Amino acid sequence: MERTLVFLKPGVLQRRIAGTILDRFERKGFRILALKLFRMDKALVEAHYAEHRGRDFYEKLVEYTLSGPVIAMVLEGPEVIALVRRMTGPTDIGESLPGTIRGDFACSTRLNIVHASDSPESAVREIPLFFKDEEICRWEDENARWY
Ligand code: 3AN
Repeated sequence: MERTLVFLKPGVLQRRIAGTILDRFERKGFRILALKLFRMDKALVEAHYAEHRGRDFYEKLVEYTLSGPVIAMVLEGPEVIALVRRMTGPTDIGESLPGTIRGDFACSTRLNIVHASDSPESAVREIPLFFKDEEICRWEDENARWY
């Protein structure tokens, strides 16, 4: 069983599509272990996107991420990291096919709607940036026998 960190970027609330996107993750069968709507502060955005500091899109990326509340979550499931990345579609919007979240709801690489951890190492680094251990709620999943 794996865990991944997902957050819906500020444009999602503006466009009233938060429920639509959350619905996709729920219907896939993942377990939501933590969920919150909040404004990321600059320190969190800079820590989260540290690997991109200095890139030409970095300042705009920080500005956009700070522009309104995000909805962050921890999802759990078998191979959830890779499966969620398949559901979001690739970073490059030109490669994101219809049927993926980015392919269906975004037309810009910069404003590409959703963040999802891209590897087990990223998930382990990112989850504690967003959630304290006591905010992660473990629950029995009756659905798990259908995996
Ligand atoms: P992902 O979000 O798919 O893991 P990263 O980590 O490479 O992709 O990039 C983080 C974020 O930076 C992206 N979600 C996107 O908003 C922005 N970004 C990445 N590459 C570009 C780019 N070439 N031009 C504009 N924005 C970009």
